[in-house]
Amino acid sequence: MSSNGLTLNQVAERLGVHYMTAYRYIKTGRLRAIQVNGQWRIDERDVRRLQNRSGPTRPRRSHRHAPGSVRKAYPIELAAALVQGDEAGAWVLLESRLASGMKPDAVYLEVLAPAMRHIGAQWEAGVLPVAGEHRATAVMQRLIARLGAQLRPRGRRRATVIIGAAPGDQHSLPVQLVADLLRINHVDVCDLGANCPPPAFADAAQAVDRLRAVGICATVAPNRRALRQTIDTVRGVTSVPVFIGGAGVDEVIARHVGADAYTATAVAVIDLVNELTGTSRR
Ligand code: B12
Repeated sequence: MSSNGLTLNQVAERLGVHYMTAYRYIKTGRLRAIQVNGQWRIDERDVRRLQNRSGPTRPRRSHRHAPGSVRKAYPIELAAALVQGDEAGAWVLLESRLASGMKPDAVYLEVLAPAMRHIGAQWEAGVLPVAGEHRATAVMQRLIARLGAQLRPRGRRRATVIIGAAPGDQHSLPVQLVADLLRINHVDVCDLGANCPPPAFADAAQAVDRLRAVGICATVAPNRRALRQTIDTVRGVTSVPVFIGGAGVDEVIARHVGADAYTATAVAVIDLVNELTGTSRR
């Protein structure tokens, strides 16, 4: 490649994208580039090749306008990379979603979470052995750690929320996903992970600053006595609302065990926390 190739801004202009998007193309390997005196230089032929691959240059647009069938394919593609243990491939997929303008919370809600649900459905249908599910989980945990660290916003946090999986529940991933979504929304999160014993919720409630709520996530049918005990133990040390959600519980169970609120989805968690902190959704 000649050292007088195109600059990042020139490439962005040719492709009709933001220069940050062009930068992501380089970082994700879609576009070759070299650095000359700290400036990116890109061969014009590579830009043309990228243009030909993606069709004619279109005006800048958000992923929301991508056809539905294309959007539905993202989680399935990611799921395939996860069960193969292909962390690098999975990461490129996520980076390309962000590069195309997909918002970080949409990456969690429309790509990561459905990919895990797809894997669960395959396991339930007997198509995927349990080893595949475990392998996928291990890769997903590494992806979330990487993505979460990149997307953490700067500035003051509005409040702290404690979340953890119900006693006996091994599903830490749904908690991690919601933890990142809250962090993106400028909330500090104390993530207590999987199978959290009741006293640990209470210990954490006493240890953190500006606590605004405690959330318990039950992905499989919970032990109701343990849930009630968790809520009672938390109430012994703080008066903040205790909410329960996740695929293993419903509103009736939440009421039965004495929770202050029930959340059916991750978005409902964000809305509840926003309501408690007097903020509208970002
Ligand atoms: C990965 C996985 C596992 C991993 C967990 C690893 C980990 N570290 O998390 C392992 C292998 C350990 C596992 C074990 C089991 N699993 Co499992 N698992 C899954 C799988 C594939 C993905 C879970 C996930 O990450 N989902 C993604 C999240 C985003 O989905 P979500 O549940 O919709 O989460 C949202 C809500 O919970 C919501 N939310 C709403 N309110 C609130 C409130 C709070 C506070 C929070 C934090 C979140 C929240 O926010 C989340 C984020 O969007 C699911 C499939 C699925 N449909 O989810 C099965 C699934 C949950 N497992 C299932 C089962 C049956 C089991 C086992 C019983 C299997 C077995 N026989 O051993 C055990 C249970 C062990 C136990 N005691 O907990 C079933 C549950 C069926 C049911 N409803 O009872 C599922 C649905 C698979 C299926 N299709 O049958 N599992």
